Amino acid sequence: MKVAVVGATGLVGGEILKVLAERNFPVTEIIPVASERSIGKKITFKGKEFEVVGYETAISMKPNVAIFSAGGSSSLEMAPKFAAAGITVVDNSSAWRMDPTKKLVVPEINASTLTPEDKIIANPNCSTIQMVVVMNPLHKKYKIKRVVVSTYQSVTGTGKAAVDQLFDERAGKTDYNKVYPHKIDLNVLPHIDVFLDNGYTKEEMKMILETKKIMMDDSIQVTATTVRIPTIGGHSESVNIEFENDFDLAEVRAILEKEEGIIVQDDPKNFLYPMPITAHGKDEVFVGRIRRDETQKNTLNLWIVADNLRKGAATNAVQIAEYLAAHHLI
Ligand code: 11C
Repeated sequence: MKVAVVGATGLVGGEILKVLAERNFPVTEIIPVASERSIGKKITFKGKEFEVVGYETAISMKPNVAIFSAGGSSSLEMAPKFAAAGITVVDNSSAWRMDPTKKLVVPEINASTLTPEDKIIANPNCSTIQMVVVMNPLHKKYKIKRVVVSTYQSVTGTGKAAVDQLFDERAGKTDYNKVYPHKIDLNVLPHIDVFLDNGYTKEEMKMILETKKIMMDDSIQVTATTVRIPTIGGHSESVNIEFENDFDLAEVRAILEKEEGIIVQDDPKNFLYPMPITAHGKDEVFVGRIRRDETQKNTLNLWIVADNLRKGAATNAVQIAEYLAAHHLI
């Protein structure tokens, strides 16, 4: 497979290259792609250096698949050009996610809906992916009515400049590039992406709308508060789920334990619960603090953590490409 990685010099782009190598995706040729100012830069893949090319050159090299992580506006402009040249695009941005003509895919849940006609496939938002991976098997068994989620999100979700802001503040610098409207070190910002007219942020609305689309069930009610915290290892989520039907806690654990891609870490007495520091660099979604909400019937509390650059972005996109390759769709 010829694989183009669009946005190869960014945080997620770098992670996509790592994940392709680690998972031994059958790459015959890697094509790192970026905007004008990065053309000619070198990236490393499996110990070898490759030169970054521009969009038009990449299209002329006819990759089987292009994994995009170059931001919404580049994706809106360039993904259709790749698709028109017969190249399947897996896009990490929010550009195509809610387009009714595009699939929004988490492989564990809905990859089976993909066909050869799907030339632009959307990868969901990181905080949505880790939540639906855990909720889907429980939804199948007990049927979800309503979800209340609060997130604790890593600065890596914003990008390299935000990681630099955190470490510049920590180093005591006074003159540095500010990505957030406030200090992030030793602080918490109840603000991710832009505020909308309804008082929610775009990140919160992504969690609400993308969940229904991926899980193919508009009846699932989600309300979200998304929060940025000064960590780098991954996103954490406190998730309260009300089901239509009652559940047994041991059965909930058993369902989650047998699910591929989920690791249950739930032994709080021995201080075992998911944390960004332990999820960092891992492909799985971690779940713990599994307990009943004792204030309401059929309601469960969970704590879910995943590396947002891995399962929340690069790993999920590469898994989509793996599905396409395994099913001869590319
Ligand atoms: C964050 N979730 O943590 C965002 C980053 O729609 O793909 C990913 C934004 C997106 O800031």
